[in-house]
This record gives sequence, C-alpha cells and structure tokens, in this order.
Amino acid sequence: MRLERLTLIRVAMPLVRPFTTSFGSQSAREVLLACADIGGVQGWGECVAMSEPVYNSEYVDGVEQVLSDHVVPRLMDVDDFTIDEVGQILRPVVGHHMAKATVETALLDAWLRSVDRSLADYLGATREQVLCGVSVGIAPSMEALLAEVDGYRQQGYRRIKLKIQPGWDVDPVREVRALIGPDLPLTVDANRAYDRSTMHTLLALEDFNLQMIEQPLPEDDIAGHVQLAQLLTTPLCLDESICSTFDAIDAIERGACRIINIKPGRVGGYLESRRIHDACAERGVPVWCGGMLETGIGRAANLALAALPNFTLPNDTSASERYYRRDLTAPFVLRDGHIAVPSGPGIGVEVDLDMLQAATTGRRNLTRATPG
Ligand code: NPQ
Ligand code: MG
Repeated sequence: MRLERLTLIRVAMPLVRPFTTSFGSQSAREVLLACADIGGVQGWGECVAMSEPVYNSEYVDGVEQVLSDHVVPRLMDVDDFTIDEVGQILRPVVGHHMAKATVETALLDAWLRSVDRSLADYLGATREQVLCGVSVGIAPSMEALLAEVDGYRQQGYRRIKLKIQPGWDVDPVREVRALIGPDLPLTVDANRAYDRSTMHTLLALEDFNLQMIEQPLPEDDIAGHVQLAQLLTTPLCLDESICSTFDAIDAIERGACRIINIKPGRVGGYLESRRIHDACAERGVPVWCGGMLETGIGRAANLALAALPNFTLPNDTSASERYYRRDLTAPFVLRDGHIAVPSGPGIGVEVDLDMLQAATTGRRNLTRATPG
C-alpha cells in the first residue's frame, strides 16, 4: 500500500455522566480520529489518548504533533509497504504507542476493506460475540454508586469493575458485593493509586471474592506488584504497566500478575496486541480487552480483538450507551451480556458522517505534497 493522504479529525463527545477515577474526572471526551486514504479506499483509526497526560504520558495535542511531524512523514516517504512493515518503518520514533496505533489501525482498516476481509478474520477470531463487563467510576455517594451498579446488573453486564483509590475501596466493594450477590464477577481498578506504604489496605479486599485487582501500584513498580502478589490470593492484573510483549512476558515471569488487560492503543496497535495475546496463551495467562471510552470506531476494532481465543474474561467493551447518547457509528447494543463482533470488511462499521460533522471541532489534511 501507499499512503496518499491522512486526515486528522478532532471530535468532542460529551459523556452521559461524569466518569471519575483516581487520576481525575471526565465529563466529555476529546477524540482524535485518523482517516487514511490508500488508493481511494478510506480506513479509520481512533486515538485513545486523553486531552491530558493523566492515564499515561500521551495526550491529544502531543499525538497530533508527533503524527504530523514524525510518524506520517515516515510512512509517506515509503512508496509501497505492507501492514506488517508499518511497525518497522515507525521503529525510529520511540514510544508514542497511542499515536502509532491510530495510524496503523487506519491503514489496517483501509487495506482490509480493499481486500474485502474483516479485522476479526484477519486477527484470528474464534467467536461471533464477546462477553462484556462495565467499568464504574468513583461515585459522589454510596447510594449513587449502588443505583448505578444496579442499573448495569439489570442490563445484563457479566462483570462489574469498580474504580478505587485510598479512602474509596473497602466500603464500596463490601456494599456492591452485598448488592450483586456472591456469583456476579466483581473486580477493582486502582489506576496506580496505591504505593508500597498504602498497598496493605488491599488485603482487606480478600474477603469479597474479587476476580482480580487491576493496576494497584505505579506503572513502573513491577517489583512492588511481585511483593503484593505474594501477599494476596486475589489475582493481580496489569494495565498501564504493559506497553509491549516484552513487558507482558517480563511481568508474568517475575510473578507480578496472573491476568493481563490488553489495550491496543497502549501497546501500539492490533498486531502487537495479538502478539501479547499469543505470549500470554503460551504461558496460561488469560487476557481481556480494556477500554478507553472509545466511540464506535475504536469499539468495533476492540470487539474483533476480544474475539480471539485467549480473551476468556469479560472485556471493557461496553454498550455505546454506557458512555454516549449518540455514537459516531450505529450503536453497539448489549444482548444477554454480549456484543456481536462486526463481520463486515475492515473494522466492519460505517462512520455516521452527519454525526461526525456535528461533533467535529478540528480537521487537518496531511498529504504527500506538503507533509505536516
Ligand atoms: C482503565 N478505562 O481501565 C481505563 C481508565 C480510563 C474503562 O476504566 C477518557 C478516556 C476517560 C479514557 C477514564 C476504563 C478515561 C479513560 C478512565 C480511561 O484503566
Ligand atoms: Mg485499568
């Protein structure tokens, strides 16, 4: 393929309700989209970076700059390349996984559309629908939390994940476990909010039959996760700590986690995500697909990935209505705790161009003639 033009589009997407975690509260998402044109076929990629570098070091303005000044020019310098060569072409650009994933996915979507093949089929999917969980933010009160969780339980979600932080951990877990009963899977996600001096609080969570504790300590404190894992029977899951297959294998072999959350944007794309999936399968470590409040464009691609065999735990691939009143694609709907995997060519969804236009706050064309 040959990248003729890449259009960057910014859209503002208000959330149905504020989403609060240990690193802040969001009431809207600023989403950067990439539309790649290869031989007249268009492909879409969604950037999962936030407006501020509070989930990880990447943020929307920074992604746009590294794409226009460093990533896209390198791809436009190559007259013909395959999707497998994109990673190699971009290797000189260190880091910036969310930026690279955005472009690689847009190219992957365009190429698969041009050969009339679905992303699910290309990645090696073995399911036609995936198991869905839901992520529940830190609430203004216990009543508000229980009401929100009860709503998701009635909608049929197959796992409840609670955001926790010091001071909002044991009580919400106890109350929610009492509400949902002993059988519905329950997990917690700290988003790195604890450290070596506060991690012992988490021992109190052992009484509530949690399926996992996600990212309790800072992303670079692997040794701390090893220590904590030895104190707990509840499995640890890593999210922010895993940015590559190397990170995944290292964390598993050191005993820092027994479950891995795969987010394509965090690891540099769907090809690296498949490599992490395979490395975990070889080591008997289950994976699940994490979410970054994607619109239907990113959600469609995540559903294809979550259809791979070793994605055996409920995924943060929630229904569109969990986050958005109106999505950029036809809405993804939860049916009996599952969402169907798109089967059309590429990511398998069409972008609602009217909704896109209405939500667009900025647009930029990157072409071969005038790179960046
Ligand atoms: C996680 N995702 O698993 C992340 C955290 C997160 C579904 O919990 C805007 C964009 C707001 C991405 C808030 C979920 C976000 C965000 C939280 C990601 O750690
Ligand atoms: Mg997480």
